[in-house]
Amino acid sequence: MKFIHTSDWHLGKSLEGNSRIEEQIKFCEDFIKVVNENNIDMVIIAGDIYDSANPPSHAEKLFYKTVSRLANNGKRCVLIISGNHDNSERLSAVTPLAHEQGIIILADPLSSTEISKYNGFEIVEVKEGCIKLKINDEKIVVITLPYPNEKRLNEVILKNSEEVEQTYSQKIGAIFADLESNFEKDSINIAVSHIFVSGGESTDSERPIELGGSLVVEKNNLPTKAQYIALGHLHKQQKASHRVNAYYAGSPIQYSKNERTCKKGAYIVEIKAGKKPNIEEIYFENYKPIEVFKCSSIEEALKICEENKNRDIWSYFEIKTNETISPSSIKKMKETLKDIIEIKPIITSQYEEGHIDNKEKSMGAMFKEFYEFSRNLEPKGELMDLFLDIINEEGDSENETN
Ligand SMILES: [Mn+2]
Repeated sequence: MKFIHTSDWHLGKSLEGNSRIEEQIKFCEDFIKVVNENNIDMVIIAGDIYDSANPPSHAEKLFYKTVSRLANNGKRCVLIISGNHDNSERLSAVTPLAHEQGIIILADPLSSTEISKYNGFEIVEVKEGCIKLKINDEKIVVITLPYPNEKRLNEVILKNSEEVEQTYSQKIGAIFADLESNFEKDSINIAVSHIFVSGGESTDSERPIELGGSLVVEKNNLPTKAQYIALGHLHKQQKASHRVNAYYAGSPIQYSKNERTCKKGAYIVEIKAGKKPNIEEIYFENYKPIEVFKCSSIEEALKICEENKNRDIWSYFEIKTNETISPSSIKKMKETLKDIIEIKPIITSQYEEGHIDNKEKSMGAMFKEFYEFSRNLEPKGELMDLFLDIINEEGDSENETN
């Protein structure tokens, strides 16, 4: 059996307010091609289908169209779990239609589906958090743990045991241990989840799985008997553990500027019962790279705009300058090169290069510079007077208390 593991599509995600739908459409088209060309039997999408709980309708349309073509009316099994960005209720609302086509959507921990027979495969047994499949003549057991937020997790744990005093990681470990008992010797055994495994390398585009970052799963709480663990959440493609075959497929598109050097892809896994799987890393085309240009002058920035004007890129500029960048320079840059996300002046003269010691400058002079830099105009006389009054008062009261 051959499956493809992908995750974190984040359909509907934008870059600082700029839509990425064009790139997302191209990726989906390429993904379908990869799946067809490689005779993939099963598609696993390990969560974060959408970027938000309330995805735009064009993102939903793209998703439905894509998974429907992947499933090809039950010829291929498509298994989807929810991630921390997905609204599990909304994601699973389409289940009645999806189920007809052999698309399995598991939105909550321990959710399941129904026994069914399709053109290309069979769901032979279902349990909470476990599905047993037959594809060609092979038996496959998939245990799943869609994104377990703490509330949902406690509901599950409370239902199944008295152990509430465990850490998040231990609770996840207990669920996996329980689910693992479904694995069989003569079947292909796979686990799918959307969690943050400790030690994973993160980027800027995953939202922390919970504020405070306490919801980390220790490696020793991963299911040990799974031949392959398909993970979602981290956007950099990586192996999550050396002890077990746990992998993050990563997002298929570079979603933040610090992912600009990461290759984006998926894993194609050829797997047989009782054998070590063959895991192949594949890569997707990057249709619109993110570039960061560090320039030593506005002139250089303008030159870079000119040189790149025929490329389809998102760009960030950091420009060293000893004055503010004039609106006309910004306009000229944006007219030359489209989709500039940010133009950031790096003021060099006084502050960074240390020609003038700030201590030797009066507060008034520094305030004037700061005001000119941030507002692009000179502070009025009365504002200067007010500022100096406040500074003097501060100084007086300081002297009094000391
Ligand atoms: Mn994600």
